[in-house]
Amino acid sequence: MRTQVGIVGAGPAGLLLSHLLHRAGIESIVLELRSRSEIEGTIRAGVLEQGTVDLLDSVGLGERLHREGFLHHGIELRFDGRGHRIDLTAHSGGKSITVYAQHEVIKDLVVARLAAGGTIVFNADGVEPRGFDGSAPSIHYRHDGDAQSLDCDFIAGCDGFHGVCRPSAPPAARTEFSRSYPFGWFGILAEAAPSSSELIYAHHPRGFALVSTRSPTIQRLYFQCDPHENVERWDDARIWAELGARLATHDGWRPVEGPVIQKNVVGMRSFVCEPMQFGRLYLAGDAAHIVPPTGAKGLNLAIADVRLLAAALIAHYRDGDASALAAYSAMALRRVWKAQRFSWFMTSLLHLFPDATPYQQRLQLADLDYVTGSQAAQSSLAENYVGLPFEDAFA
Ligand code: FAS
Ligand code: PHB
Repeated sequence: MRTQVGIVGAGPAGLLLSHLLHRAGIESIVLELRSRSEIEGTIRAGVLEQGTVDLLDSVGLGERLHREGFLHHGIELRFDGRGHRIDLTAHSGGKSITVYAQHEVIKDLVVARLAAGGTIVFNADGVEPRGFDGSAPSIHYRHDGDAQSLDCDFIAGCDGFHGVCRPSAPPAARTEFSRSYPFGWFGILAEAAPSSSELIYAHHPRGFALVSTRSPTIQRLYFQCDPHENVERWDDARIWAELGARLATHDGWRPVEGPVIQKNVVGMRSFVCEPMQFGRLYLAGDAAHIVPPTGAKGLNLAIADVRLLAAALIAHYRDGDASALAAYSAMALRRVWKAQRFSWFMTSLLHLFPDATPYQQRLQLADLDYVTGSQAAQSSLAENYVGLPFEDAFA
Protein backbone atom coordinates (compact mmCIF):
# COMPACT_ATOMS: atom_id res chain seq x y z
CA MET A 1 0.00 0.00 0.00
CA ARG A 2 1.08 3.58 -0.53
CA THR A 3 -0.12 6.88 0.78
CA GLN A 4 1.28 10.39 1.31
CA VAL A 5 1.19 10.47 5.14
CA GLY A 6 1.27 7.27 7.22
CA ILE A 7 -0.27 7.97 10.63
CA VAL A 8 0.34 5.66 13.60
CA GLY A 9 -2.40 5.88 16.23
CA ALA A 10 -6.12 6.67 16.09
CA GLY A 11 -6.26 8.91 19.14
CA PRO A 12 -7.38 12.56 18.90
CA ALA A 13 -4.03 13.53 17.34
CA GLY A 14 -3.92 10.87 14.60
CA LEU A 15 -7.58 11.05 13.63
CA LEU A 16 -7.72 14.85 13.53
CA LEU A 17 -4.50 14.99 11.48
CA SER A 18 -6.01 12.58 8.95
CA HIS A 19 -9.19 14.70 8.80
CA LEU A 20 -7.30 17.99 8.33
CA LEU A 21 -5.12 16.49 5.59
CA HIS A 22 -8.17 15.03 3.83
CA ARG A 23 -9.81 18.46 3.73
CA ALA A 24 -6.70 19.74 1.95
CA GLY A 25 -6.73 16.88 -0.54
CA ILE A 26 -3.79 15.07 1.05
CA GLU A 27 -4.02 11.30 1.46
CA SER A 28 -3.30 9.52 4.70
CA ILE A 29 -3.83 6.10 6.25
CA VAL A 30 -4.22 5.59 10.00
CA LEU A 31 -2.83 2.41 11.60
CA GLU A 32 -4.35 1.68 15.02
CA LEU A 33 -3.34 -1.14 17.39
CA ARG A 34 -6.76 -1.47 19.04
CA SER A 35 -10.30 -1.98 17.76
CA ARG A 36 -12.85 0.74 16.98
CA SER A 37 -14.93 -0.08 20.05
CA GLU A 38 -11.84 0.03 22.28
CA ILE A 39 -10.72 3.49 21.17
CA GLU A 40 -14.31 4.81 21.31
CA GLY A 41 -14.68 3.43 24.85
CA THR A 42 -11.49 4.80 26.44
CA ILE A 43 -12.38 7.22 29.27
CA ARG A 44 -9.86 10.10 29.39
CA ALA A 45 -9.99 13.88 29.12
CA GLY A 46 -13.02 16.08 29.18
CA VAL A 47 -12.07 19.77 28.84
CA LEU A 48 -11.74 21.46 25.45
CA GLU A 49 -9.99 24.82 25.16
CA GLN A 50 -11.59 27.65 23.14
CA GLY A 51 -9.01 27.16 20.37
CA THR A 52 -9.74 23.42 20.20
CA VAL A 53 -13.48 24.05 19.88
CA ASP A 54 -12.91 26.74 17.23
CA LEU A 55 -10.68 24.37 15.24
CA LEU A 56 -13.18 21.49 15.43
CA ASP A 57 -15.94 23.91 14.41
CA SER A 58 -13.90 25.16 11.44
CA VAL A 59 -13.52 21.61 10.07
CA GLY A 60 -17.14 20.58 10.46
CA LEU A 61 -16.79 18.65 13.73
CA GLY A 62 -18.64 20.99 16.11
CA GLU A 63 -22.30 20.01 15.75
CA ARG A 64 -22.60 17.25 18.43
CA LEU A 65 -19.97 18.95 20.63
CA HIS A 66 -22.18 22.06 20.93
CA ARG A 67 -25.37 20.01 21.26
CA GLU A 68 -24.14 17.65 23.99
CA GLY A 69 -21.14 19.50 25.52
CA PHE A 70 -21.27 21.99 28.41
CA LEU A 71 -20.06 25.54 27.92
CA HIS A 72 -18.40 26.76 31.11
CA HIS A 73 -17.40 30.40 31.76
CA GLY A 74 -15.67 29.78 35.07
CA ILE A 75 -14.08 27.30 37.46
CA GLU A 76 -13.98 27.22 41.26
CA LEU A 77 -10.86 26.92 43.40
CA ARG A 78 -11.79 25.59 46.83
CA PHE A 79 -9.61 25.53 49.96
CA ASP A 80 -10.01 26.03 53.71
CA GLY A 81 -13.69 25.13 53.37
CA ARG A 82 -14.45 28.02 51.01
CA GLY A 83 -14.99 28.26 47.24
CA HIS A 84 -13.56 31.04 45.03
CA ARG A 85 -14.89 31.42 41.48
CA ILE A 86 -12.47 32.30 38.70
CA ASP A 87 -14.41 34.03 35.91
CA LEU A 88 -12.58 32.56 32.92
CA THR A 89 -14.58 34.50 30.33
CA ALA A 90 -14.16 37.89 32.01
CA HIS A 91 -10.44 37.29 32.54
CA SER A 92 -9.69 35.97 29.06
CA GLY A 93 -11.39 38.51 26.81
CA GLY A 94 -14.52 36.43 26.28
CA LYS A 95 -13.18 32.88 25.92
CA SER A 96 -14.59 29.79 27.63
CA ILE A 97 -14.09 26.03 27.88
CA THR A 98 -16.37 23.20 26.74
CA VAL A 99 -16.71 20.00 28.73
CA TYR A 100 -17.14 17.22 26.16
CA ALA A 101 -15.60 13.80 26.68
CA GLN A 102 -12.50 12.82 24.68
CA HIS A 103 -14.06 9.53 23.59
CA GLU A 104 -16.98 11.49 22.12
CA VAL A 105 -14.47 13.54 20.10
CA ILE A 106 -12.95 10.24 18.94
CA LYS A 107 -16.38 8.93 17.88
CA ASP A 108 -17.05 12.13 15.88
CA LEU A 109 -13.65 11.88 14.19
CA VAL A 110 -14.05 8.19 13.27
CA VAL A 111 -17.50 8.86 11.78
CA ALA A 112 -16.14 11.81 9.78
CA ARG A 113 -13.13 9.84 8.48
CA LEU A 114 -15.16 6.83 7.42
CA ALA A 115 -17.90 9.00 5.88
CA ALA A 116 -15.23 10.69 3.75
CA GLY A 117 -13.90 7.30 2.61
CA GLY A 118 -10.86 7.54 4.87
CA THR A 119 -8.82 4.44 5.76
CA ILE A 120 -8.33 3.49 9.42
CA VAL A 121 -6.70 0.07 9.84
CA PHE A 122 -7.88 -1.15 13.26
CA ASN A 123 -6.11 -4.02 15.06
CA ALA A 124 -2.85 -3.27 13.24
CA ASP A 125 -0.25 -5.26 15.12
CA GLY A 126 3.55 -5.08 15.33
CA VAL A 127 3.70 -1.59 13.80
CA GLU A 128 7.27 -0.64 12.90
CA PRO A 129 8.24 2.68 11.30
CA ARG A 130 11.26 2.34 8.99
CA GLY A 131 13.44 4.43 6.72
CA PHE A 132 12.33 7.83 8.03
CA ASP A 133 15.98 8.94 8.10
CA GLY A 134 15.93 8.57 4.31
CA SER A 135 13.59 9.73 1.52
CA ALA A 136 11.31 6.67 1.37
CA PRO A 137 9.82 5.87 4.77
CA SER A 138 7.50 2.92 5.28
CA ILE A 139 5.51 1.37 8.09
CA HIS A 140 5.48 -2.40 8.50
CA TYR A 141 2.72 -4.12 10.46
CA ARG A 142 0.60 -7.28 10.66
CA HIS A 143 -3.14 -7.33 10.03
CA ASP A 144 -5.27 -10.44 10.36
CA GLY A 145 -1.97 -12.31 10.71
CA ASP A 146 -0.63 -11.08 7.36
CA ALA A 147 2.54 -8.98 7.08
CA GLN A 148 1.78 -5.64 5.45
CA SER A 149 3.78 -2.55 4.56
CA LEU A 150 2.68 1.02 3.93
CA ASP A 151 4.97 3.21 1.83
CA CYS A 152 4.61 6.94 2.44
CA ASP A 153 6.34 10.31 2.16
CA PHE A 154 6.03 11.10 5.86
CA ILE A 155 5.21 9.24 9.10
CA ALA A 156 3.18 10.92 11.84
CA GLY A 157 3.81 9.31 15.22
CA CYS A 158 0.51 9.85 17.06
CA ASP A 159 0.66 6.62 19.06
CA GLY A 160 0.72 8.02 22.58
CA PHE A 161 3.27 7.77 25.36
CA HIS A 162 3.57 3.98 25.23
CA GLY A 163 3.67 3.83 21.42
CA VAL A 164 6.49 2.65 19.11
CA CYS A 165 7.22 5.81 17.13
CA ARG A 166 9.22 7.84 19.68
CA PRO A 167 11.35 4.83 20.73
CA SER A 168 12.04 4.12 17.03
CA ALA A 169 14.00 7.41 16.83
CA PRO A 170 17.69 6.89 17.70
CA PRO A 171 18.22 7.48 21.45
CA ALA A 172 21.18 9.76 20.69
CA ALA A 173 18.90 12.03 18.69
CA ARG A 174 16.37 12.35 21.53
CA THR A 175 16.52 14.45 24.69
CA GLU A 176 13.85 13.52 27.20
CA PHE A 177 12.82 15.76 30.09
CA SER A 178 10.61 14.32 32.80
CA ARG A 179 9.24 14.69 36.25
CA SER A 180 7.18 12.11 38.15
CA TYR A 181 4.76 12.75 41.00
CA PRO A 182 4.34 10.84 44.28
CA PHE A 183 0.59 10.59 43.67
CA GLY A 184 -2.03 9.67 41.12
CA TRP A 185 -5.68 10.45 40.46
CA PHE A 186 -8.49 8.12 41.47
CA GLY A 187 -11.07 8.81 38.76
CA ILE A 188 -14.74 7.77 38.86
CA LEU A 189 -17.76 7.91 36.60
CA ALA A 190 -20.98 8.01 38.61
CA GLU A 191 -24.67 7.87 37.68
CA ALA A 192 -25.83 11.09 39.32
CA ALA A 193 -27.00 14.61 38.59
CA PRO A 194 -24.30 17.30 38.36
CA SER A 195 -22.94 18.47 41.74
CA SER A 196 -22.10 21.92 40.35
CA SER A 197 -22.55 24.01 37.21
CA GLU A 198 -18.77 24.52 36.84
CA LEU A 199 -15.64 22.48 37.63
CA ILE A 200 -14.40 22.55 41.23
CA TYR A 201 -10.66 22.15 41.94
CA ALA A 202 -10.25 21.54 45.68
CA HIS A 203 -7.15 21.69 47.87
CA HIS A 204 -7.57 19.82 51.18
CA PRO A 205 -5.28 18.48 53.93
CA ARG A 206 -6.44 14.96 52.87
CA GLY A 207 -5.41 15.70 49.27
CA PHE A 208 -6.72 17.18 46.01
CA ALA A 209 -10.19 16.58 44.60
CA LEU A 210 -11.90 17.59 41.36
CA VAL A 211 -15.58 17.77 40.42
CA SER A 212 -16.13 17.52 36.66
CA THR A 213 -19.02 16.24 34.55
CA ARG A 214 -19.91 14.24 31.44
CA SER A 215 -23.69 14.56 31.00
CA PRO A 216 -26.85 15.49 32.95
CA THR A 217 -26.80 11.91 34.35
CA ILE A 218 -23.10 10.90 34.35
CA GLN A 219 -20.54 12.73 36.53
CA ARG A 220 -16.72 12.56 36.49
CA LEU A 221 -14.86 13.13 39.76
CA TYR A 222 -11.27 12.60 40.84
CA PHE A 223 -9.29 12.60 44.09
CA GLN A 224 -5.57 12.43 44.76
CA CYS A 225 -4.41 8.96 45.77
CA ASP A 226 -1.37 6.71 46.01
CA PRO A 227 -0.20 5.97 42.44
CA HIS A 228 -0.42 2.25 43.19
CA GLU A 229 -3.84 2.42 44.87
CA ASN A 230 -6.03 -0.65 44.40
CA VAL A 231 -9.49 0.51 43.27
CA GLU A 232 -11.04 -2.75 44.49
CA ARG A 233 -10.35 -1.61 48.05
CA TRP A 234 -12.78 1.30 47.53
CA ASP A 235 -16.53 0.67 47.60
CA ASP A 236 -18.98 3.44 46.69
CA ALA A 237 -19.55 4.48 50.32
CA ARG A 238 -15.82 4.91 50.95
CA ILE A 239 -15.36 6.86 47.69
CA TRP A 240 -18.20 9.29 48.45
CA ALA A 241 -17.06 9.70 52.06
CA GLU A 242 -13.57 10.67 50.85
CA LEU A 243 -14.90 13.06 48.18
CA GLY A 244 -17.37 14.54 50.67
CA ALA A 245 -14.59 15.18 53.21
CA ARG A 246 -12.25 16.86 50.70
CA LEU A 247 -14.97 18.97 49.05
CA ALA A 248 -16.73 20.03 52.25
CA THR A 249 -17.33 23.75 52.79
CA HIS A 250 -18.25 25.71 55.90
CA ASP A 251 -21.82 26.01 54.55
CA GLY A 252 -22.22 22.22 54.34
CA TRP A 253 -21.82 21.68 50.57
CA ARG A 254 -21.86 18.02 49.60
CA PRO A 255 -21.49 16.31 46.19
CA VAL A 256 -24.55 14.62 44.65
CA GLU A 257 -23.88 10.92 45.13
CA GLY A 258 -24.83 8.00 42.90
CA PRO A 259 -23.67 4.52 41.84
CA VAL A 260 -20.02 4.45 40.72
CA ILE A 261 -20.02 2.80 37.30
CA GLN A 262 -16.33 3.09 36.47
CA LYS A 263 -13.22 3.69 38.58
CA ASN A 264 -9.53 3.77 37.71
CA VAL A 265 -6.25 5.26 38.89
CA VAL A 266 -4.25 7.40 36.44
CA GLY A 267 -0.58 8.07 37.00
CA MET A 268 0.81 11.57 36.94
CA ARG A 269 3.90 12.57 35.01
CA SER A 270 5.40 15.49 33.15
CA PHE A 271 7.40 14.51 30.07
CA VAL A 272 8.79 16.19 26.94
CA CYS A 273 10.79 14.66 24.10
CA GLU A 274 12.94 17.03 22.06
CA PRO A 275 12.95 17.35 19.12
CA MET A 276 9.53 16.25 17.84
CA GLN A 277 10.91 15.48 14.38
CA PHE A 278 13.38 12.81 13.24
CA GLY A 279 13.92 12.98 9.51
CA ARG A 280 10.52 12.22 7.96
CA LEU A 281 9.03 11.06 11.28
CA TYR A 282 6.97 13.74 13.09
CA LEU A 283 5.71 13.14 16.64
CA ALA A 284 2.47 14.71 17.90
CA GLY A 285 0.52 14.53 21.14
CA ASP A 286 1.30 12.14 23.98
CA ALA A 287 3.90 10.42 21.77
CA ALA A 288 6.09 13.49 22.41
CA HIS A 289 4.83 14.99 25.67
CA ILE A 290 2.73 14.24 28.76
CA VAL A 291 1.27 16.69 31.28
CA PRO A 292 -0.45 15.96 34.59
CA PRO A 293 -4.23 16.42 33.97
CA THR A 294 -4.63 19.20 36.56
CA GLY A 295 -4.38 21.87 33.86
CA ALA A 296 -6.65 19.94 31.45
CA LYS A 297 -4.04 20.34 28.69
CA GLY A 298 -3.31 16.80 27.41
CA LEU A 299 -5.97 16.50 24.73
CA ASN A 300 -5.71 20.17 23.77
CA LEU A 301 -1.94 19.96 23.24
CA ALA A 302 -2.37 16.91 21.01
CA ILE A 303 -4.84 18.87 18.89
CA ALA A 304 -2.59 21.96 18.85
CA ASP A 305 0.31 19.82 17.57
CA VAL A 306 -1.63 18.36 14.62
CA ARG A 307 -3.06 21.75 13.75
CA LEU A 308 0.55 22.84 13.20
CA LEU A 309 1.70 19.61 11.56
CA ALA A 310 -1.25 19.59 9.13
CA ALA A 311 -0.56 23.22 8.13
CA ALA A 312 3.11 22.40 7.60
CA LEU A 313 2.33 19.32 5.47
CA ILE A 314 -0.20 21.33 3.44
CA ALA A 315 2.45 24.03 2.84
CA HIS A 316 4.81 21.27 1.65
CA TYR A 317 2.37 19.56 -0.73
CA ARG A 318 0.49 22.63 -1.94
CA ASP A 319 3.27 25.24 -2.14
CA GLY A 320 6.41 23.09 -2.16
CA ASP A 321 7.45 25.05 0.93
CA ALA A 322 9.40 22.84 3.37
CA SER A 323 10.16 25.64 5.85
CA ALA A 324 7.10 25.00 8.02
CA LEU A 325 7.93 21.30 8.33
CA ALA A 326 11.45 22.26 9.36
CA ALA A 327 10.05 24.64 11.98
CA TYR A 328 7.31 22.28 13.23
CA SER A 329 9.21 20.87 16.22
CA ALA A 330 10.36 24.25 17.54
CA MET A 331 6.92 25.85 17.07
CA ALA A 332 5.10 22.96 18.76
CA LEU A 333 7.58 22.82 21.66
CA ARG A 334 7.02 26.52 22.49
CA ARG A 335 3.37 25.76 23.27
CA VAL A 336 4.21 22.43 24.89
CA TRP A 337 6.58 24.00 27.44
CA LYS A 338 4.05 26.71 28.35
CA ALA A 339 1.45 23.99 28.94
CA GLN A 340 4.04 22.05 30.96
CA ARG A 341 4.57 25.18 33.09
CA PHE A 342 0.83 25.74 33.65
CA SER A 343 0.13 22.06 34.39
CA TRP A 344 2.95 22.05 36.95
CA PHE A 345 1.61 25.30 38.42
CA MET A 346 -1.90 23.88 38.87
CA THR A 347 -0.57 20.57 40.20
CA SER A 348 1.75 22.20 42.76
CA LEU A 349 -0.96 24.69 43.79
CA LEU A 350 -3.60 22.07 44.55
CA HIS A 351 -1.98 18.74 45.54
CA LEU A 352 -0.59 17.50 48.82
CA PHE A 353 3.10 16.61 48.45
CA PRO A 354 3.92 13.97 51.09
CA ASP A 355 7.39 15.40 51.69
CA ALA A 356 6.27 19.04 51.90
CA THR A 357 7.61 20.86 54.96
CA PRO A 358 5.22 22.87 57.16
CA TYR A 359 6.79 25.97 55.60
CA GLN A 360 6.01 24.71 52.08
CA GLN A 361 2.45 23.86 53.10
CA ARG A 362 1.99 27.45 54.33
CA LEU A 363 3.43 28.76 51.07
CA GLN A 364 0.91 26.68 49.15
CA LEU A 365 -1.96 28.22 51.13
CA ALA A 366 -0.49 31.68 50.54
CA ASP A 367 -0.34 30.84 46.83
CA LEU A 368 -4.04 29.89 46.87
CA ASP A 369 -4.89 33.00 48.88
CA TYR A 370 -2.93 35.17 46.41
CA VAL A 371 -4.42 33.59 43.27
CA THR A 372 -8.00 33.81 44.56
CA GLY A 373 -7.50 37.40 45.73
CA SER A 374 -5.60 38.91 42.80
CA GLN A 375 -7.22 39.95 39.50
CA ALA A 376 -3.80 39.79 37.81
CA ALA A 377 -3.19 36.21 39.00
CA GLN A 378 -6.70 35.17 37.96
CA SER A 379 -6.17 36.62 34.49
CA SER A 380 -2.96 34.64 34.15
CA LEU A 381 -4.64 31.44 35.30
CA ALA A 382 -7.70 32.05 33.09
CA GLU A 383 -5.77 32.76 29.88
CA ASN A 384 -3.77 29.56 30.34
CA TYR A 385 -6.81 27.48 31.28
CA VAL A 386 -8.97 28.51 28.31
CA GLY A 387 -5.91 28.04 26.09
CA LEU A 388 -3.18 30.49 25.12
CA PRO A 389 -3.64 32.07 21.68
CA PHE A 390 -1.94 30.23 18.81
CA GLU A 391 1.18 32.32 18.07
CA ASP A 392 2.50 30.54 15.04
CA ALA A 393 2.54 31.45 11.39
CA PHE A 394 -0.82 29.73 10.85
CA ALA A 395 -2.75 31.58 13.56
P1 FAS B 1 -3.71 8.65 22.69
O1 FAS B 1 -2.84 8.06 23.65
O2 FAS B 1 -4.96 9.29 22.96
O3 FAS B 1 -3.79 7.89 21.29
C1 FAS B 1 -2.76 7.08 20.81
C2 FAS B 1 -3.38 5.94 19.99
O4 FAS B 1 -2.30 5.17 19.45
C3 FAS B 1 -4.23 4.99 20.85
O5 FAS B 1 -5.48 4.77 20.23
C4 FAS B 1 -3.39 3.71 20.89
O6 FAS B 1 -4.17 2.53 20.92
C5 FAS B 1 -2.60 3.81 19.59
N1 FAS B 1 -1.34 3.07 19.64
C6 FAS B 1 -0.51 2.94 20.69
N2 FAS B 1 0.55 2.16 20.36
C7 FAS B 1 0.35 1.80 19.06
C8 FAS B 1 1.09 1.00 18.15
N3 FAS B 1 2.23 0.40 18.52
N4 FAS B 1 0.60 0.82 16.90
C9 FAS B 1 -0.57 1.43 16.52
N5 FAS B 1 -1.32 2.21 17.34
C10 FAS B 1 -0.86 2.40 18.59
N6 FAS B 1 -6.10 14.62 29.84
C11 FAS B 1 -6.94 15.47 30.44
O7 FAS B 1 -6.91 16.64 30.12
N7 FAS B 1 -7.83 15.01 31.38
C12 FAS B 1 -7.88 13.71 31.81
O8 FAS B 1 -8.64 13.34 32.67
C13 FAS B 1 -6.99 12.82 31.23
N8 FAS B 1 -7.03 11.54 31.59
C14 FAS B 1 -6.12 10.72 31.04
C15 FAS B 1 -6.10 9.40 31.46
C16 FAS B 1 -5.15 8.55 30.93
C17 FAS B 1 -5.11 7.11 31.38
C18 FAS B 1 -4.23 9.01 29.95
C19 FAS B 1 -3.18 8.09 29.39
C20 FAS B 1 -4.27 10.31 29.51
C21 FAS B 1 -5.20 11.18 30.06
N9 FAS B 1 -5.27 12.48 29.69
C22 FAS B 1 -6.12 13.33 30.23
C23 FAS B 1 -4.42 12.97 28.63
C24 FAS B 1 -5.06 12.54 27.31
O9 FAS B 1 -6.16 13.25 27.08
C25 FAS B 1 -4.02 12.62 26.22
O10 FAS B 1 -3.35 13.84 26.26
C26 FAS B 1 -4.59 12.39 24.83
O11 FAS B 1 -5.20 11.15 24.82
C27 FAS B 1 -3.44 12.46 23.82
O12 FAS B 1 -3.93 12.12 22.57
P2 FAS B 1 -2.97 11.36 21.52
O13 FAS B 1 -1.67 12.03 21.46
O14 FAS B 1 -3.80 11.23 20.27
O15 FAS B 1 -2.64 9.96 22.17
C1 PHB C 1 -12.20 15.73 33.16
O1 PHB C 1 -13.34 16.16 33.02
O2 PHB C 1 -11.91 14.55 32.91
C2 PHB C 1 -11.13 16.65 33.62
C3 PHB C 1 -11.43 17.95 33.83
C4 PHB C 1 -10.43 18.82 34.25
C5 PHB C 1 -9.15 18.35 34.45
C6 PHB C 1 -8.87 17.03 34.20
C7 PHB C 1 -9.87 16.17 33.80
O3 PHB C 1 -8.20 19.19 34.88
